This record gives sequence, structure tokens and C-alpha cells, in this order.
Amino acid sequence: MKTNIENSKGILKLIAIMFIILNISAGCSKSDNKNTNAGTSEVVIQSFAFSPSTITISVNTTVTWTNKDAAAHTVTSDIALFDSGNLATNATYSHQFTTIGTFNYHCTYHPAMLAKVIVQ
Ligand SMILES: [Cu+2]
Repeated sequence: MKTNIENSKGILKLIAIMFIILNISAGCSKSDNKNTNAGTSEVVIQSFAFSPSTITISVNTTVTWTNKDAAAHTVTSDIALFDSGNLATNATYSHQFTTIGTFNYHCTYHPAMLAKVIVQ
């Protein structure tokens, strides 16, 4: 009788240890995902183009654009969701994307400058 109780206690202990190990490994992969989904993302405006022209970010990420051209540009949402206005050389503009979707944008001065932000 006593040995049966001790055995079942031993099994419970084993199950508890397995649970802890599973939780630790689950916790690790979770924090790894967090690290790859950084809170900020950078786009450079150079040679009359947005680089990269397509970026994929996680929701709530803030994207910062920097104009590296001598010419002025804008970062303007196709659906008027955001607009940097005039960006002179080395000027920056930031926008936080709080909803999932694909957001096309352009430069109002140069219609050939097209790009998009994909928010997952
Ligand atoms: Cu431009």
C-alpha cells in the first residue's frame, strides 16, 4: 500500500517536471519571436526610390523613413492614412502601423516612387 502511494507520487513528480520543461521551451520560442519582431523598422529614400520598397512588419511597429537624396520627397499613403509632408535632405518621418493590412504609399513629387508596408 505504502509503496503504491510512493509510486504514484513519483509519477506525479515526473509529470510536474515534464510540464515545467515544456513551459520553459515554449517560453523560449515565444521570446525568440519577440526578438525578430522588433518594434522599429527603417526605410531609406535614396536615388528617387524607397529602399526597401516592400517591408513586412508586425502590428504596432513604427517605421521611420530617412531622405538621403539631395532632392525633397514625401512619404504619402495612397489612402491618406499618413503623410510626411515635405522631407528635405536627411529629414526623417515616422509612422506606427496599428492595423493589419497592406499599405501602399508614394512620393507626391515623383509619381514613379511607389512602395508598400505589409503589416502582419
Ligand atoms: Cu520623391
